[in-house]
Amino acid sequence: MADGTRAVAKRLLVPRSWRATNLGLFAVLGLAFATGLGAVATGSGRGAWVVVAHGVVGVAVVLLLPAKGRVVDRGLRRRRPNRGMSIALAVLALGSLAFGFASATGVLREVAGQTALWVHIALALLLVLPLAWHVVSRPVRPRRADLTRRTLLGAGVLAAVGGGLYAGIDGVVRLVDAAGAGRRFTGSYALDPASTPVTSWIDDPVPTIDPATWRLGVTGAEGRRLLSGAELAALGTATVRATLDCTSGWCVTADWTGVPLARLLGRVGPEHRSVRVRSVTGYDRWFPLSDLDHLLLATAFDGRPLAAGHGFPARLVAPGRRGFWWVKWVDEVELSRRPWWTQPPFPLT
Ligand SMILES: Nc1nc2c(c(=O)[nH]1)N[C@H]1C(S)=C(S)[C@@H](COP(=O)(O)O)O[C@H]1N2
Ligand SMILES: [Mo]
Repeated sequence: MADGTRAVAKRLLVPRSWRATNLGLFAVLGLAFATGLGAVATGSGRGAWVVVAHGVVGVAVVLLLPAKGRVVDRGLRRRRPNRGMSIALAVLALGSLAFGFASATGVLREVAGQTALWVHIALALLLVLPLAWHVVSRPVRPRRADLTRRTLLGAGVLAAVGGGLYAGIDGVVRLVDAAGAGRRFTGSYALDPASTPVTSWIDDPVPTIDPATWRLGVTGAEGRRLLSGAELAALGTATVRATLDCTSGWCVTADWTGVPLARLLGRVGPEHRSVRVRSVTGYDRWFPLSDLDHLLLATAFDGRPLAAGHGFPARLVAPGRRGFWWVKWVDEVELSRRPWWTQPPFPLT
């Protein structure tokens, strides 16, 4: 960059006032949350851009830190009330940033048995309440005059410099072949399938299921029927290679064997809007009908029957979708009249 351009870029990157710094940082944090949610929702390559965007936004937060540092410095000297809460907020924010970068670059992948990505997400979620409190107790009201050409230019420069730095860091990670070079587009690291962790979305305990009495309820256009394990197996199996990618930052690619859901459910009626798959624990997900041809009710994993923790006797395999869609311990599949998008984007239990 020519000296002149660099000076202009620098002037645009440094917010003009503490108001502008706080508003800018708040906007960027909002984007960080939105793209972060997008990143944990996406499971197929089409959503890779949102994960990259999250990384660029992370770099933009770092670029705004020096200016925020000056605002904080001023605030601390004024000894305002509730500074403990503000300091806790700063620690959570910096911690979340640090673990995000550690996970993405592979510098640190695990702490105390948890993935760095999981710690990044946990700290970011913990931050929501104190951040809301901070914004409410120290309000900065946006003004019409904030939306100037300079603000837009500043945002553009921030995005461009952030994007450039992101690409640079990613390039270095690949060049030196740091661990981060091996992460999946979602940010997850591949594990040996034999050591797949037993994972709950929130709190589902592993149920004890007696295969002799377990029945699968199947509701299609012709009504409901109950299948035993033997009857299910008699429908014939297929094997697919698919990647189970958990939002906590690990993934496994394995061969899953079981009965295709389309074969199980048969004809789809005009009244049907989705496929519902439910666990004996009550955990359930609705899938768009366009998924039907790819869904598999698996009973085996890399040639061995499913272990109790991994969904025995049957678990869903949903290629291209994140782990929380792969319902374990399935006891009910049905063609449903309820549109899949009426469910919360993430399970609530
Ligand atoms: N019934 C039920 N199924 C579930 C979950 C759950 O909590 N309950 N967790 C999901 C999540 S978040 C993931 S990542 C995968 C993990 O599968 P695993 O335990 O075989 O690794 O199961 C999914 N299926
Ligand atoms: Mo997960």
